[in-house]
Amino acid sequence: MSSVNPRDYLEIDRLLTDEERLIKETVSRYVNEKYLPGVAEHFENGTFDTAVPKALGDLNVLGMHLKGYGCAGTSAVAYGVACLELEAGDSALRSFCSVQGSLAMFAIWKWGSEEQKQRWLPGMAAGDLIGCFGLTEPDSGSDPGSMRTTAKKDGEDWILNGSKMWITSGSIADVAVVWAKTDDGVQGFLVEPGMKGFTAPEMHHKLSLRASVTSELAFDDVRIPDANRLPEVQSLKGPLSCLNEARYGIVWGVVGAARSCFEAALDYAMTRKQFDEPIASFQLTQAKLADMATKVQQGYLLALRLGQLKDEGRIEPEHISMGKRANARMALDVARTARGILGANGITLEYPVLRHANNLESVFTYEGTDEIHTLSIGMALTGIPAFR
Ligand code: TGC
Ligand code: FAD
Repeated sequence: MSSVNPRDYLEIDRLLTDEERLIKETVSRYVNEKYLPGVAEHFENGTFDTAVPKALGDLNVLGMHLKGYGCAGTSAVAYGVACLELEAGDSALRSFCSVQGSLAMFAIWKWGSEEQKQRWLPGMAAGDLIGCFGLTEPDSGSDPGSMRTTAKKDGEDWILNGSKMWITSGSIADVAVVWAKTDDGVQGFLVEPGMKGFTAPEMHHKLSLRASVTSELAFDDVRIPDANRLPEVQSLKGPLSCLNEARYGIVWGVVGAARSCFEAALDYAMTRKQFDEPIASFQLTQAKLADMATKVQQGYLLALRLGQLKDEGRIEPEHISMGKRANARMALDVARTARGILGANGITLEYPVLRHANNLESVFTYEGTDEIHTLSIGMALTGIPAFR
């Protein structure tokens, strides 16, 4: 019997620091003991586990890579391994963490005033306050520069009109970071529930990310005080800088989803018998398992390399594009292969694989579609932008 560990084939975990390994184990324990027992029911019912915000706050993973204001200030690799273990549970869990920490909190941390940071960040880090991030609109997805939501100055206030769509955590958020066109460029506004003219209805009938809240945000002459405008940015650079952070988390997260699928397939193949033999004994099955194990390890190494670049302060958006594109593709591919190995059982919620596969369809699309990241890499290689 080989001494190789099928679940850490290349011993990549040994490349982590003691602190990173501890964070990874702690998050994994929470996922296995507290989150996974209820996830199938939440997925089936299309509900979000409301214990998640506080639980993740207690684990110190919300905005964990940010410094100050109650945030843990860990390495980028530590944030990555947390995302990996969260998404081994469900993409909805990692999505909540990404949107809270990398999109909503990062926007305030990077582009907000000192008062805004003091008001929102400690409560968001603790999971007592929930944030969402509104960039996408019904007619403006991959091309956020075409957004129609506007904010017009009216005395000391701003009047917000328009709508956002597909907004994770929108209906449960205490603060929505909303990006709008102004006469001075794209700016961010902190919109709060109860502001007159603001509604956030939940979107239903999704076949993916069912354990996550996804919402519309509608603004009908919403009056926003200037104190709720993020003062430090007037450009699309504002939201795009936040996307870099969240996309980085996805590079890691999807490795967790893929690993979960691979492990489910391996366990199943060892025990399921057909033609009097475990299906793991057939060469065709072993080829699939070998491919899956290799792909998961490659994805992990890619994520770790990006983490090293980020911790060195050398990461560029084009690096992250390569990771997001390759690892989202990898995870979908592994999930689909695992689904096949499980046969008919693979389509049930008793096993995690189709739940992951369905979620990964969203992950393939959000935070920059596969095509947008392909073009980003193409531009880095050739110097020629081909988006238009
Ligand atoms: P472009 O003209 O190139 O740039 C406009 C301004 O932005 C700056 N910039 C960036 N800054 C920081 N990071 C980046 N990655 C940046 N890319 C561009 C640029 O320097 C410029 O700044 P300035 O100061 O000169 O004004 O912009 P473009 O309109 O040509 O668009 C480029 C493109 C296509 C790459 C961009 O629009 C894009 O990334 N599109 C994809 C949109 C997207 O990813 N949306 C995601 C929405 S959020 C989400 O999906 C959350 S799901 C979360 C979950 O549940 O987990
Ligand atoms: P489109 O941009 O219309 O793209 C449709 C197709 O055309 C895609 O295949 C795309 O790659 C392709 N395409 C577009 N432009 C080009 C081009 N130049 N060249 C080649 N092909 C191109 N957004 C938020 O702001 N906040 C959130 O919290 C959020 N959460 C989400 C949660 C879920 C579950 C989902 C599914 C989405 C979420 N989104 C969120 C929205 C997400 O970011 C968008 O769906 C994504 O950016 C793509 O936009 P779109 O769906 O409008 O597709």
